[in-house]
Parts: sequence; C-alpha cells; structure tokens
Amino acid sequence: MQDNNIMETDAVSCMWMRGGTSKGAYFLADDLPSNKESRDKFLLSIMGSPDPMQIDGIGGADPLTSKVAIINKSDRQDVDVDYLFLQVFVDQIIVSDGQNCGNLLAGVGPFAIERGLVTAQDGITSVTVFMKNTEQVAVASVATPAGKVSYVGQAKIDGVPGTASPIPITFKDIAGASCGALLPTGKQVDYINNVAVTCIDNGMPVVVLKAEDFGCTGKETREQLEQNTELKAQLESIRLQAGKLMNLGDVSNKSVPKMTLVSMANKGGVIATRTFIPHRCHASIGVFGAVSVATACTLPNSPAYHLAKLPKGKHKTMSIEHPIGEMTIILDLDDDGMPAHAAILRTSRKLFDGQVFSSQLVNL
Ligand code: NQM
Repeated sequence: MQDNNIMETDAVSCMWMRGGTSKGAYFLADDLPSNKESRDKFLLSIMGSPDPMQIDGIGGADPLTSKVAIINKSDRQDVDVDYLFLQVFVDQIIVSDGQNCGNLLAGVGPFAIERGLVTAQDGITSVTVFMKNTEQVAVASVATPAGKVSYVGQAKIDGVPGTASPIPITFKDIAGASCGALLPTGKQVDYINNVAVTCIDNGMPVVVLKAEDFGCTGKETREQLEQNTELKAQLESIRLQAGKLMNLGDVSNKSVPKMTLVSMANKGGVIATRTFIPHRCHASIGVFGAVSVATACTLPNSPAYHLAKLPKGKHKTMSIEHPIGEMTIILDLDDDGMPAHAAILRTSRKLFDGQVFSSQLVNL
C-alpha cells in the first residue's frame, strides 16, 4: 500500500488471530500506508474506534481485542522478522506504539510462516523476532509438521478454553525495555501518595502495589474492581506520578505503566495479581507484565517480596496468579540476583484470513 490513499472500497489483507489471551489484526507492513497518520486513521476505522462498542469495526470492545501486529521481513542480522505492536484504544482516537505485547507476539511466528517471510522446517520452526516497540529480540518455536503451521496441540494456557499447539518464547535482555532501566527510579521501593510501590520494567513498565493498601483482598473479580471508582482514581493518581518517575513523561494518554495489585497467592502460585492496563482491569495478565511482576517478587525491598512464595535457586519457575488462573514465567537470575533471561509458553490460533475494509476515505 505504501504511499497510496486507502479508499473506502479498498481491501487490505489482514489475518485475525488469537495471540495468547489477546486477539488482533495482523498485517504485512507493505500492505499498510507508510505514513503514520494515514495508517492510524485506517486502523481506527477498521477497529471501529472510538466507540465503547466498536460496533462499526472488527475490534472486540476491550483493550485485549483491539490490537494490531505489523510484520515485515527483517534486514537485521540473525533476525527473521520485525514486529511492531499497536494498541488501538477502544473509546479514544489513540493508536499507541508505547508498549509491547507478549500475547500478540505469540501469533507473529505463525503469521510470518503463513505469509512466506520465514521458511518452515519439518517439525519445529524457530522464528527470531525483533520487537520494534522495545528494540529487543524474542525467539518463538512454532510447530510446523510437514512444513505447515499447526495450531492444534495439547498446550493449555489459562484464559483460553481448550488446548492448542505450544509456542514457547524466550527473551534476552528485556530489562529496561521502555524505561531505560529495570528500576527506572533507581530504587526497589518508592512512596507515592504514601503508598509503597515498585516501579519496574522487565519488558513492560509496571507499578507493583499491595492490594491491602487500597482496602482490597486482591482476590476480587475483574468486574468488582472495575466498579470500584475510588480505587481507580487512587491508582490513576499514582500512575500519573509514577510515569514521570519512570522516564515515561506524561502518561495520561498512554497505556503504560500498568498497575498491578499484589496479594498472597492462594492457588499454589508465587503471588496473586490484579492488573489495570491501565484503566480497564485485565481479564488475566499481560505476558511482559507478568515477567515484570515476577521480577519484582525477587527484590527484597519490593512490597511484593514479603507476599511472594519464591522458589529457591537462580532458575525460577514462577506461577503468577491472575483473575482466571495463572501464567507461568521462567526467570533466570544472574550471579547478582538480577534477571538475565525469561521464557513463557503461549499458544495462538488463526481465526480468519481475508480482507478488511476502511469505513472512510483515508487521505494522506
Ligand atoms: O504484557 C495487555 C496482553 C497485554 C500486553 C496489556 C501483554 C504483555 O495481555 O506482554 O501481552 O497489558 O495491555 O495482551
């Protein structure tokens, strides 16, 4: 599509996929306008934003189903594809590249193989992905029996009914992805509005807070928390201050930092979480969000540390509980106890592959 206008009658190739516990529209970069303003207008239009129902678009009226992945073959050494994640806000005219998404990342390998950007092996195909939002690399292993992507398998992730083909993903050096440092304030604990918080970025900027400091148990449902307007106002006040301290500037129109309330695990995990992303409560928890929270649990001065049931040793398998189950994070610490590698298991599914139409003329 490059520098052309998109007319309302123009069809653009799009694959609609579930990636982990999110859903989104996957595009080849070449099929979208290279001009950012036109691209964003087009994406708002196909998702049906701004509208709380997204009734005139394919978005699912939830931040978790109003997402876009843009993929191209990479020019970088030892990298197969570049992946840009965009959050299309549901009820605001905002398309943000200000965060990464480890859930949509799960669909990037299969999409890249399906579109011929990566040649499938017979068995497992490893896809190395440069994540443009945070300029870091992930390696995904995709099941490709007889050289074709298989979405069917026995892997189960909480938040998705049934089972699917496993997509293990490993990350290196994700600390400070967006904020420049794992602990952008230089401290394991800060006090904002007299509340102890850990401002952390191990792949996703997150503010970790104790649920009990807000009169919550931390075991409330998503719906209960979303109705708690006083809690939401307190979290937003802390978030706006934390954003500045975390080198993110004015975050009033940004989807980061995420706000995670932690409490003691009660399903055999390391810690229980309820995460605001940042204004809606997450149905489960984001991938990089969970990596950041798991990391906070290992920091002795963090409010999360005393609530966490930490496994021993440098190689930690950590079950992070969330409203509808858990997410397992593998965290490897270095000799100084700081995070070195992280790994996760996700699944993905191709839902449809076709053409999507803009509801309006998108001028350059
Ligand atoms: O943290 C939601 C999700 C995400 C982002 C969010 C994500 C991540 O569940 O890596 O995956 O936090 O906005 O898809």
